[in-house]
Amino acid sequence: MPSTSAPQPGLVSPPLALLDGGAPSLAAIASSFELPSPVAALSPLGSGNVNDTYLLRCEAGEQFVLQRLNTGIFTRPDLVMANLAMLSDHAGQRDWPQADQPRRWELPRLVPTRLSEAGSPSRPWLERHGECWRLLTYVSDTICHERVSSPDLAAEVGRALGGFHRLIHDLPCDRLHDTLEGFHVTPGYLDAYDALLAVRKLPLDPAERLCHEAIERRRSLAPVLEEALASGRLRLRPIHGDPKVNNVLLDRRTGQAVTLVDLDTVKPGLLHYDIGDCLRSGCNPAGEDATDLETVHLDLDLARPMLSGYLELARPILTDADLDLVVDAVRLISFELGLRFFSDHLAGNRYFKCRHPRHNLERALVQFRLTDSIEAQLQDLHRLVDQLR
Ligand code: GN1
Ligand code: MG
Repeated sequence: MPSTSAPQPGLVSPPLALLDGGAPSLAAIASSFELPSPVAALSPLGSGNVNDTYLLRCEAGEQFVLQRLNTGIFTRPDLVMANLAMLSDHAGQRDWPQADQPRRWELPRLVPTRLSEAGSPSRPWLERHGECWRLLTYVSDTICHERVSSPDLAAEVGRALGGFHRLIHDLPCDRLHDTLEGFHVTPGYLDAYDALLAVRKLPLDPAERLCHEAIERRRSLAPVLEEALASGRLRLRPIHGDPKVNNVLLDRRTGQAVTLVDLDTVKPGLLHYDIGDCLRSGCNPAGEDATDLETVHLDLDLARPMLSGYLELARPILTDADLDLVVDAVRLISFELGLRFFSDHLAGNRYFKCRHPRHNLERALVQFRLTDSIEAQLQDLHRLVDQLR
């Protein structure tokens, strides 16, 4: 594996580099927000591939989440923050749907910056040296899982997404901004891939050829959801956009879902993007970074409870056409992520953070293997959806 000493686009920089002498320091950035007491500690949080996230602890013990938004990807932070604020207003105070007894449900909220010296109104993000920072409330006493290890957990992850969809389904799409144009529009990713391939000078190596073949075999699959949208079979709804399993927070004590985090891609889209992403991330026990491709598969014993948990809450807002396309969505979103990872590999690792130069290529192979496994179980998956209708 080639070593990389010089910073490369997309390669992860040392965590907390800014704490030691970087200008401005993380603590100084954090102090620009309305904190209840001075900053005591900052440490990296989570494993997101796009933004940089830190857990902030104040001297009096309160905790917050400090984030640098990746403005190379989210080029309009103002729209991201406006959607977040709208989401908090709409769904932050609501009760969990269909709960027979009160249940914890808590959306992260934006913390405003301190008033500027000139007394101009505070806004909930900070621009410093071309970077965009924000502070969010921390949803305490929760845990998240990188992988799903039991059917019970799978069911709760499904309920988390179903409950979230129920809570946001009446948020008017025309009031939500499009924070990331083209996100999950698979034919667009295919066009971008073709453009990258057209300018490629080096021949593909064996692993790259496998990815290329995996894509060529499935070209006709790419427009399945967008065609259903264009024909009026599906319609745009508010979605999460990124409900991979580690974005579901569960109460540490009860194990019940408390919230979904990573809300930058809450925007108009197809519920199917979310259903597909939840199942592809939660039902592959080997995870996105599996090193042994033989272990990568879609586990029906996880997919069954996850879909059932999802439908427990989301069924009232779904149409028959929605249900007809669930299996296509799971297949498509796994394929799409493989295509996105491989395209980013060809582009020089500019979008997803990577731990080494072939990371995106390896991730792509995992998603294509997962797509193979989904395709081998299409009949079972269709039967499952029919049983749960
Ligand atoms: C990115 O940053 P993170 O890990 O939450 C990506 C998702 C991918 C995911 C794959 C805005 O999400 O679409 O499914 O990586 N988010 C964006 O791990 O592109
Ligand atoms: Mg994300």
